[in-house]
Amino acid sequence: MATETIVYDKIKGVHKIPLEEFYTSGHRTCQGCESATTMRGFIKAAGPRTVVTGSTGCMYVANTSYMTTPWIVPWMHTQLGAGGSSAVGMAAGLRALKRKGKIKDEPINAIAFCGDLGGGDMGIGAISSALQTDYDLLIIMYDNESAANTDIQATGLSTYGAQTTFTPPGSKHRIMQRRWKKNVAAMLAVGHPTCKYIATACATFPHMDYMNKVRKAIAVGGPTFLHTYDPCPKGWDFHPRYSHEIGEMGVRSGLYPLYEIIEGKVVYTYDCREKGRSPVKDFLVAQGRFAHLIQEDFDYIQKRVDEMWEEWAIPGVAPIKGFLQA
Ligand SMILES: Cc1ncc(C[n+]2csc(CCOP(=O)(O)OP(=O)(O)O)c2C)c(N)n1
Ligand code: SF4
Ligand SMILES: [Mg+2]
Repeated sequence: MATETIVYDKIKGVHKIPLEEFYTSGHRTCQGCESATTMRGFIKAAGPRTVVTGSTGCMYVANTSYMTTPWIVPWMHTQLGAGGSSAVGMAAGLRALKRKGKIKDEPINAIAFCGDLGGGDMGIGAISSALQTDYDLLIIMYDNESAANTDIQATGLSTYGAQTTFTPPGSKHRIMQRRWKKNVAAMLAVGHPTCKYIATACATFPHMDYMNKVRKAIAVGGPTFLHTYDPCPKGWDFHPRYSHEIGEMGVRSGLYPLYEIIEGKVVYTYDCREKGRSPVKDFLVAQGRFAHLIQEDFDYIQKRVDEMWEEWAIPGVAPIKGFLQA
């Protein structure tokens, strides 16, 4: 049984963004926090007939100071790693209440958000399970590239070379964060072929792109997933006034590919192959977390990004380079 989803219009310009706020004042996120913009944007796009769960992390802790909350819609905290399972529980609960006639049978969105550690590392199994159900739910993984809430520890999604409290540059090893960023959205798309909609987004780039992706995900029905790149002034070490520019530079450099995978087809929403790419170094030198890098590191990172766009089977998405002769 699936109640029909809410019908949404595409947001065609900034002036068409809904004025109503469902994530409002009363939070304590840092100035310039893009993850807060991600929260504000998704609930504006989804509207008031939505219930939300959020895993432990900045977007839980900073948004639920004692007796205050910025959430206007029903919201519940869930355990770190439980983004997927809480989404399923919420969607199953709504379905059961409707079936039993306890609540009106009308479309209600179930959205769960989780961080890069909570969702992309610890909670990836639960997200995988959620994507194999037939429930209407959306999971949003907000990626600030660290366990920000516990003082900026590296996660599987931290950019190569970044300084974090787990990866401090030292005199013996300049670079301690030596893994390439985990490719969560594409990995989930490849592993869950019946999932109809998986996308990446950046709330700074431009905002409507992100909000329309939220609307598309909800409207398509079934389990869906969205990965957002969220510049974090505290963890990435830049002045809060530049959050927007940093997000744009990351996307324009090709380091953070923006795409949708709709019923198995890739649609680039910022196509670096057509638009070209800005030097990755511009993005890196704008942030204190990369202050220890030297030219050979910039060259290495640039080479890896070039490879992503020029050699991957699906550029920026699938890191397979083709076949070897047996
Ligand atoms: C099972 C468990 N282990 C560790 C913690 C401590 N903890 C709370 S928030 C957090 C970091 C979460 O990182 P992320 O999901 O990326 O969200 P962010 O803080 O970056 O917003 C950690 C490790 C916890 N709450 N639960
Ligand atoms: S540490 Fe980063 S993610 Fe957390 S509230 Fe501050 S800016 Fe936002
Ligand atoms: Mg994080």
